[in-house]
Amino acid sequence: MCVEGHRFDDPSQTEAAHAIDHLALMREALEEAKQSPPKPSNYCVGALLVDGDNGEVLARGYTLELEGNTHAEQCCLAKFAQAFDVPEERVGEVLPTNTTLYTTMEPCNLRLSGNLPCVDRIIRTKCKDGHSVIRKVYLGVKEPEKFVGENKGRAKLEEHRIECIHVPGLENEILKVATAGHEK
Ligand code: HJL
Ligand code: ZN
Repeated sequence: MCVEGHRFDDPSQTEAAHAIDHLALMREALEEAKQSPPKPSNYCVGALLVDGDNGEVLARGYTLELEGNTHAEQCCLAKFAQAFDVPEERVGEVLPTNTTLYTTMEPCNLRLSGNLPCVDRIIRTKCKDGHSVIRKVYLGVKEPEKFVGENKGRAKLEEHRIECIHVPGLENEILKVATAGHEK
């Protein structure tokens, strides 16, 4: 079934969602970020796709994990799509309809390379009925204003009714990992 809001009909699922340890999942995303090769012109970010009903990790990714100039969020989506043998742009058809994304840094809305921003990849992740399946994005830090000025990623996601939630507590470590290889 692919009906927006259906998950709230089942109280047991709502309770399970409350029990999800967001900080622990953000730490797992940070472990991904640590695997990213440092590059002076971007950030080392880690991300997870998680089943919002039960907290199960569905895919993991980090910046430059996949071939090409790839972002962490993009790698998660592409890896899950690959596992189900669908193209990345159709990954919403095989993801649970209550998927959440954990990312150490706010998803990008503009890329200096001109590649498709992760915000647009997240928004287009729809099931066959046309509903976005990524309902919530948990983020560890806002993107620093170093490469693209103020990143409007969070605002654009929220315009599309994708809730963005800051998970506090790991900012210093996330930024240290993210800026590895940058000139100080
Ligand atoms: C997020 C990533 C990553 C960034 N942000 N959320 N996940 N690398 O995996 C944002 C930064 C862009 C630069 C350079 N980084 O990556 O603004 O070369 O990396 O397209 O704008 O753009 P390219
Ligand atoms: Zn991105």
